[in-house]
Amino acid sequence: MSESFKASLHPLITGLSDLIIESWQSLSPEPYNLPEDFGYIEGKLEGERLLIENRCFQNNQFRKMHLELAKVGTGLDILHCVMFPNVEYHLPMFGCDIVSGKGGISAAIVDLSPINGLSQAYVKELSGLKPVEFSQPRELPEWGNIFSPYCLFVRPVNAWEEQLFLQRVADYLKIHCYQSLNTSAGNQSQTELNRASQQYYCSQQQENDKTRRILDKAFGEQWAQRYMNMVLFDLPT
Ligand code: BLA
Repeated sequence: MSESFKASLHPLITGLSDLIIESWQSLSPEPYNLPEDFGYIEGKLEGERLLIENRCFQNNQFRKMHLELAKVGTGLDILHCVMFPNVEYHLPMFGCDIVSGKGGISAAIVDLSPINGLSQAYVKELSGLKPVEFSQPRELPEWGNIFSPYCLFVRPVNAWEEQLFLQRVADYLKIHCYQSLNTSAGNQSQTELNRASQQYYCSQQQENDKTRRILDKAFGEQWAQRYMNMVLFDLPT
């Protein structure tokens, strides 16, 4: 990821990006090549430049670990991250999205979303974390029925809340990396349930019109559709 691009983003996004990449080092990540050279993308949104940089890895437990940083003109920075489990493994979906506009961060969300239910090991770890409070919690949209009770969705109002959010992401990643390395592949029928559940997660995420609208406007509807289907929320095969 180019350093000058990274340095131009909101500091919470830069901090989270470093945290995510660092935590993936414990997972023996192998490179994952995105289709059609979707690694670095440039478009135009209402006369402003839209830049997207993608980093993508895989390992035994995860078919795809995807981190995307995007910048629209000088006013909008986005971090998008999803870890897609291999469907043989009964693991939740780690997802994180940060949207930073002219007035600061409007949306910060992180979750370990249930895939075919959340296993007892995860429930135990997540419910054992110290409760946190944010002054501006946000309400999930209608398609957000995929998220867990541990989903954190807030508008952080100051640097302290930004750090609190970052710490929570660190906690979730630590739990997830540890648990994933201690989870073995399941049998055929569990695999099928995991697959169906992951397909549902991806199809619900594709209902996020706020993401789609930005991509539509910058790259056209057809491109946006392909990007959402093939890069952001591709279905497991
Ligand atoms: C919201 N996502 C948004 C918003 C924008 C984007 C502009 C509105 C900000 C706001 O409501 O304050 C845009 N997000 C993008 C774009 C990309 C992106 C362009 O990732 C990628 C190119 N979204 C995810 C993931 C989650 C997620 C992984 O990609 C959760 C794990 C959630 N984003 C999410 C939610 C909202 C959001 C829940 C609020 C939607 C709403 O309120 O309707």
